[in-house]
Amino acid sequence: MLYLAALLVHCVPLAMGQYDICKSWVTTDDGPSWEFYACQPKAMRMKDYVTVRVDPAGITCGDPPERFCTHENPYLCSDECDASNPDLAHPPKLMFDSEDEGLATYWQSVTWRRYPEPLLANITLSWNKSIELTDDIVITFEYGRPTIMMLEKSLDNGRTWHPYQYYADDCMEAFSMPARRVRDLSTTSANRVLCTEEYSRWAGSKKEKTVRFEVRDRFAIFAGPDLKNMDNLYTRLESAKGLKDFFTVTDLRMRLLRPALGGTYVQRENLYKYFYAVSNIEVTGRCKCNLHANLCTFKEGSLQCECEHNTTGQDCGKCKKNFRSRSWRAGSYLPLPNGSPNACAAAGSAFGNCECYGHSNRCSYIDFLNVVTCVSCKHNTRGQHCQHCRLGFYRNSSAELDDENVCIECNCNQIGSMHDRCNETGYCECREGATGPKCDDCLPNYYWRQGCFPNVCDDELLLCQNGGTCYQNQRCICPVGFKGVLCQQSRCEVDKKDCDGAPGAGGSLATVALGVLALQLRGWVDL
Ligand SMILES: *[C@@H]1O[C@H](CO)[C@@H](O)[C@H](O)[C@H]1NC(C)=O
Ligand SMILES: *[C@@H]1O[C@H](CO)[C@@H](O)[C@H](O)[C@H]1NC(C)=O
Ligand SMILES: *[C@@H]1O[C@H](CO)[C@@H](O)[C@H](O)[C@H]1NC(C)=O
Ligand SMILES: *[C@@H]1O[C@H](CO)[C@@H](O)[C@H](O)[C@H]1NC(C)=O
Ligand SMILES: *[C@@H]1O[C@H](CO)[C@@H](O)[C@H](O)[C@H]1NC(C)=O
Ligand SMILES: [Ca+2]
Repeated sequence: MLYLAALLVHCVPLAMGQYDICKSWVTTDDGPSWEFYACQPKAMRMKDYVTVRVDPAGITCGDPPERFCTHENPYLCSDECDASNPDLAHPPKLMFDSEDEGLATYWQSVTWRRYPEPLLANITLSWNKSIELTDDIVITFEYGRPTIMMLEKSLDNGRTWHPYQYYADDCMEAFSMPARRVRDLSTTSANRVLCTEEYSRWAGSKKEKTVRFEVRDRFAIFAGPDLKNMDNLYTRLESAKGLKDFFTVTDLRMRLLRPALGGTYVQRENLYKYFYAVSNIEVTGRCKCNLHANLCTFKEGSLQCECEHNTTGQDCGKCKKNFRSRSWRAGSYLPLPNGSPNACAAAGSAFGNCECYGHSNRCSYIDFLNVVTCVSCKHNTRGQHCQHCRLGFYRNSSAELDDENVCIECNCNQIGSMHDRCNETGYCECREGATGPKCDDCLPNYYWRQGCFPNVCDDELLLCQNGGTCYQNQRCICPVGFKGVLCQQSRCEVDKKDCDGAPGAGGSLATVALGVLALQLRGWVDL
């Protein structure tokens, strides 16, 4: 142990600066102790850990066997793809093998024999782990690069996808985007998604084979041309919103939209020379461990951080059990050069035994009650240990007590519910006539209009009479001559003056006359 410690101390000065050590045993005036640093794993060749999927089904050539030609030699179509013959097959795994010098092995698609229907293929790479890119993604195409393609990325294991870069020989025509170069981006636009024409033009299929996603050029905006000033890059990664995430992926997808044409037009009489062939996809990056690990290992089919600083999880994204007296935080590259470990702390290390489930960083002693209690519980929690949900929130049954998502807002409909509290399963207390978990629906025979009101009319029990029509369960629209809530009364019965057949102008004269007579009888009008 001591020997190991001595060795570590010895190694530290050499390795410092690039965050590759999580802790070291140091001697201070108070005696020897551990010192902790922000740390991250080394960059690796990520293609060794990837799972690949090629879509649509049947896009890989060779089933049934198919002949193909090349742009260099379009009339000598002697090459064959045959999935059942290992020497002639081109399965997806050949995009990730290590190649012997000179001999390219590649995945190949079927040819464009269905032209003019587009020849579309998706190549999806999944790691089931967040990865931070540290170098360019380089895709090598044999027999010419696509004239239109798109790179997409996911940050949530393929649930949602976002464009990463567009590639076309004519960006305006293909994507209605102006062509741009990564080299021309600035510090404020380093994470812009753009369309580039640099990798899609025809240059002879042997000469220009690679399509890049330029990570280094984007880093160089901050770190200088040879990436000498990495400190500046790390500072920016901490401070610029969204910059770290821009270089983080769990999945990548190449959407191949149009193959190399070898010229301006598609030659319909020889469609055997149009197809995709990818010999290599190089992805260089490091496991994202939130600066809490310097090792990442491949276990049970997935990459996993070997978490330090008493953190745990695939990305060291939470505190270990019994180390939750403070809420979890990612380590930081700052201050330079060693960063901050932001380690998780043992429960009870500060005060008595006050666990706050990671929702508070502070405890306070309340003298007259003689208790220690968590202060300013976050994430909508409350209570001595931040173990309850605030009013208006309820417990997320699929989250642990130390999860940031442990309390879910009740979201009761303000009009339909009695108040904004709900029970343990998220049900609100509804006013009369309202229903549904959030009280935003009405019971049968009620209608919604700033709350639930009993139907005035409907198609069953409260039918509008005499040919009236029910308007949104709120009122009957009565035909001329009828009134009442359900048009049940004839105006004629109520008031003779409303009877059908009463002449228009004469009627109203008569009405005036009758009115005058009535008032006269009461002695209010002198004639
Ligand atoms: C490729 O993936 C996109 C989603 O990113 C999907 O819309 C499209 O249909 C897929 N194409 C093929 C050929 O599977
Ligand atoms: C992804 O990784 C997690 C954590 O290592 C593991 O539990 C899960 O089974 C993996 N999923 C797949 C599809 O490999
Ligand atoms: C993690 O917990 C152990 C005790 O299990 C302790 O010795 C160590 O110092 C802690 N590490 C950090 C970074 O707090
Ligand atoms: C409940 O917690 C789980 C686990 O953290 C989370 O994935 C889910 O989104 C939460 N549900 C809601 C409604 O917030
Ligand atoms: C919450 O209220 C709903 C609707 O009244 C009810 O079905 C459910 O059982 C209640 N849940 C609890 C835990 O009381
Ligand atoms: Ca290969």
